[in-house]
Amino acid sequence: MVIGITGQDGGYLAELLLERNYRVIGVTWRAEEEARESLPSAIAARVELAMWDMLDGTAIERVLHDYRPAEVFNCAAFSSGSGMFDDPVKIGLVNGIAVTRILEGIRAVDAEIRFCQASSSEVFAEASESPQNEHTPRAPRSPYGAAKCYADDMVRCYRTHFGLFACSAILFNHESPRRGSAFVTRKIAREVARISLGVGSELPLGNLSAARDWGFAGDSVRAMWLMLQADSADDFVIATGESHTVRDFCELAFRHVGLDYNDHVREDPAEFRPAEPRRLVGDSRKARRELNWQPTVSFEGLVALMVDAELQGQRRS
Ligand code: GDR
Repeated sequence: MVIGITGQDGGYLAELLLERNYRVIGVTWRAEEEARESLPSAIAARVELAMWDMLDGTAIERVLHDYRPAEVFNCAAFSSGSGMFDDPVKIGLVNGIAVTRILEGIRAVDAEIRFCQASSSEVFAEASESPQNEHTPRAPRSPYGAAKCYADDMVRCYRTHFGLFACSAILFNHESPRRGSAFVTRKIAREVARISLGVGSELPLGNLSAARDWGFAGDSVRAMWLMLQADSADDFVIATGESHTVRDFCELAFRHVGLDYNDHVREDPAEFRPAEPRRLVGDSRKARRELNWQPTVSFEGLVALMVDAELQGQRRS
């Protein structure tokens, strides 16, 4: 069962599970037809869909009861980076309380169900140490990060107190051609493709010196799957361990199409955030050691993958 099937991570996870011959139940708050249309074509016809509005307190128990999944992955959340302070109550309910509802549902329906929560490096936004690992004290700086932090705490409570096989994957930024268009990597890839095809000429961005640990979303969801195949439940940092700036991303993306980012990128004060996290970079040695996980796509490979996908899509349209 993949909660949040229509998002970037839900789609990659569903593909991975279908490749391994799972029966996949996708859970979504959208109407069935709309949800199916928004799924990648490779999986749209192969997943079953169930509805759950995450603000509804009881429905998840019914969905779990009806489908009796062996494994549940929660990829659903408010995920906008720039919106991390918008509507704090709703963010708290969806990114935090809803996770407790899933855990309660699992406990009520079948305590053998394995559960993996997609957590976020934003739980470390104000951390005083870098890189961050599983022992780094949590220090969120936004309603988004605080809600993810609460969800992690509940996952741990249900693991230690109720004995559930429940774990959190603390995912650092993970990108792909399916990333929402408001995120910086997709925005850059899209505009680089437009400029290279002669449609645009300028790319306004916020803080070019902002740095992130950017990996490939397909690698992140593989780690989540591996976590549920392990002998025991535990939390893991999933990251590349490399820090790159928005400027680095621009430089590589423009170079990939034979252009110089200096000729096109403009810093726009309107795109700056009021607060940026301290240096977010993950130490994923535990996942590499215990899950035998490692990223398969480099930073350069990710940039090329995203720009090429945009070029292909825009040439078609
Ligand atoms: P983030 O992702 O906030 O890290 O959250 P985002 O891509 O939005 O920002 C990354 C960095 O780029 C800087 N930036 C810009 N960002 C956007 N969106 N648009 C711009 O024009 C721009 N210019 C510079 C930002 O200031 C920021 O520093 C993502 C989400 O997926 C979360 O849900 C997830 O939890 C974290 O990653 C890990």
